Amino acid sequence: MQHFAVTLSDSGVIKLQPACQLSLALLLALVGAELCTASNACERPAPGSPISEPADLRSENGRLNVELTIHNFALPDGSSRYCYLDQYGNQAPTLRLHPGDLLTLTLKNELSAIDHRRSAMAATHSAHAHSQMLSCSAGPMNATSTNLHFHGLTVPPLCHQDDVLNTLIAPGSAPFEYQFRIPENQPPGLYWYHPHVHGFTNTQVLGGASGAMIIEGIEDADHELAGLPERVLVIRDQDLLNPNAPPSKDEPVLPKMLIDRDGDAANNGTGFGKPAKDLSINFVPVPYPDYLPARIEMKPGERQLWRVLNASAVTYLNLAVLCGRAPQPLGLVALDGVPLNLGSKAADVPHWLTHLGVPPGSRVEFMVKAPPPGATALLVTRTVDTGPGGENDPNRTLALIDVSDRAPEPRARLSPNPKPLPAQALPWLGDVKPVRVRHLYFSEKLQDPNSPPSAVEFYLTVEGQKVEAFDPDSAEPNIVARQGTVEDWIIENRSQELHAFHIHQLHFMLLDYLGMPVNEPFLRDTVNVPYLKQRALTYPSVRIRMDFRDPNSVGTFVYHCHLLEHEDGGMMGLIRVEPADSATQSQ
Ligand SMILES: [Cu+2]
Repeated sequence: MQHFAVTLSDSGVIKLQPACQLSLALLLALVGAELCTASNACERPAPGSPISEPADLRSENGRLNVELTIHNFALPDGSSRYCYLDQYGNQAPTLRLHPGDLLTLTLKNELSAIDHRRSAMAATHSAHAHSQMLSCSAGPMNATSTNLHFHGLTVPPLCHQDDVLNTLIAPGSAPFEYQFRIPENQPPGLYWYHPHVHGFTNTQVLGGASGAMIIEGIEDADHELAGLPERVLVIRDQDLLNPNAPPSKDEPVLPKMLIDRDGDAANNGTGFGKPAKDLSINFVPVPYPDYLPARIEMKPGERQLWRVLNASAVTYLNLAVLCGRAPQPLGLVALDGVPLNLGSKAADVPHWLTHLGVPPGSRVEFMVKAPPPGATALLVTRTVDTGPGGENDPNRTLALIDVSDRAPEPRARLSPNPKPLPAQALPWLGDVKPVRVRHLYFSEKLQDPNSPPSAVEFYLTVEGQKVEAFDPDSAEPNIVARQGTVEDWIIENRSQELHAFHIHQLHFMLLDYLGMPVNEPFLRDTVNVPYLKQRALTYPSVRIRMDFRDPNSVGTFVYHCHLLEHEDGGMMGLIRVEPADSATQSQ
């Protein structure tokens, strides 16, 4: 991890023309497509629109009551949209709470069976075939059942809290109630909610079912943040709007089109060409091949805190802000919801970087400074090398940052009165001796080389155990750990594509990356495990320190690849954390 201090400078900023011009015909086609679907519940802005932020639902007097409904519908091209609407009609609201607050969230399932193409792929996961479903027991797991995962929160993996194994909400059933208290020790930062039904998560998240959640108090991490405007940016992926279009003629290379084993455009190693998925930013699509940028308005020179969630199903981000071609410094404050300086071996905050890699599921919160008057800047994602088996994540523009004295006042500002970050009750994770080391590995297998791409199996295996796809019918954990302990896990990648390891309920510390010690002085809940290069003599790996000390981690939950096609395909395992005082031996 690079670590260097730089200061923001106004010099060298070049006025930039918008990077892409969309042909009138294409623009009309896109606007037309939008009008055709304007009456549905999951309305989306047209490409090139100004970015508006999701509505905020803020807790009051220690409580937040939210009524969400999940909807879906099919588009004429065979893709589908999914969305959450709240009791006021807002799409994907941001839930804002303080540590200690009580969240009561009801979820009503209004999904209909629309997506036979995708559900056919996952039909083999139709498990728990009970006739009448009770939401907290095993119910029918199919394309129209849903549930919620609160990604990053350390709340118990129990029904009505953060359980995804047995909580299945059938369409048309009574609203299902989630209720839990945000832990007093939950770090301030950006978290998120999304569905997590095994076999069907990819379809629902790719369709747009996701939203941000903020635990307030990020300004306590760095008093420079006091009173700053804040902006929530949710980047999602979606099926290509123009799948048959050739790449833009402006691209410096025209790579050969390759298809990966999931049926998406495969990484071609050039940084250009057709992406596997389109991206959107707060639902404003930025479609291939011209990537007409969404628009962000800022006042000249203004500093803001950007809170960016990669809610993509399969797309990696590598964010940069460019003035001309010069990458601007981004002051990283928090990663995966946790301020970088929370631990006693604190990293400096902000941590100045010129690009930020964000795997699917991960979050980055960073300070940016608007260009001076008359200049523009671009928010881009640079290409990510996902390996020969991975998706194509090319260079592309996301948003044009326009500066104007008339830019609207930001909707939200951080508190002008920061407090010290709360002292951590437990010793820094890096200083705690692990009770054991476990070895796990990612691998893939093509069931039949002559069959369609959907026949790839994805595995996440504990060394020594049988290599098999996650079985939602099995209650037998792959790993048993004990609350109160910490463990080191070495996770290898034996496949030729990048994977993103994620575990529910807890954060971990990255100790080694590709065999080299990094000992990051901060925490993550998602980490990349690099792909296997053909002539490598050893498998690439990461070593992470898993924190089972919080009593809220007791219970049974999952760890998995956060590329949701992989997770749905079986790249997931089951862990049971026993209470500290239980007699059971961990295994
Ligand atoms: Cu993966």
